[in-house]
Amino acid sequence: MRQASAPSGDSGASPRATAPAGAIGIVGRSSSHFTRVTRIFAAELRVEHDFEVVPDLTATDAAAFGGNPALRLPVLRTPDGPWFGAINICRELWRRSAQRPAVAWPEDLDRPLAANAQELVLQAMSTEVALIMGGLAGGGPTARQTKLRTSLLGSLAWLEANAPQALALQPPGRALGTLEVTLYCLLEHLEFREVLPLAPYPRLRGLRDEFGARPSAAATAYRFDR
Ligand SMILES: N[C@@H](CCC(=O)N[C@@H](CS)C(=O)NCC(=O)O)C(=O)O
Repeated sequence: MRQASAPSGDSGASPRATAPAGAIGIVGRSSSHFTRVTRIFAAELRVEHDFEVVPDLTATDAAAFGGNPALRLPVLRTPDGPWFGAINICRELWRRSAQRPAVAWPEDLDRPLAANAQELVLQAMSTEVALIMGGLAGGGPTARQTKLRTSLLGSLAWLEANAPQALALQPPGRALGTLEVTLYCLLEHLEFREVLPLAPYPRLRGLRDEFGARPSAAATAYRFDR
């Protein structure tokens, strides 16, 4: 079993000084699960940052999304330039953390059950985005939306059966892992956005409640920004 690791290529590098407030900013929304992953990492790693709300998700210029040409959030604004994508951002937050605690990254999940759990969680998060954004268009469910919902239900059934064992396969001695953080953000978001109730998934509800007891989770509760 591998130990929780540094982001690839950064082992042994000296920690960057913790950035003063205002020097870096998470560009996102309080209602966004990918954004919440980065906010939980920032809180757990004690990296000071600003939180900059994207007011309009339907905007079509990159500037509205912190410079991300894919028109996605979150983005981490830094003096070195923007970082796109939640996992990229978490790695950069780790590099900026003074403590640099052991983190289990996706590449540390070296058993199929754990690696597949991470893949299904990230895919379910993207599927949920597609369902929500598709729903904004109005009208009845399309064949595509029906497939997306079936995909989500299949992934949740798999996670209900396998997530506890997958989490147990994370490297020992870690302070935090991308699998547990992304799973928590997904589960909370499914009910927050009323995409699926968690009532049929008692083991997943237990995992959600367990991670939800962390101060970093309490400090980043989902809400709709005005
Ligand atoms: N691969 C990206 C995905 C980010 C993503 O899909 N974010 C959603 C919000 S949670 C978004 O930007 N949605 C805008 C849209 O779909 O137009 C990441 O890991 O951060």
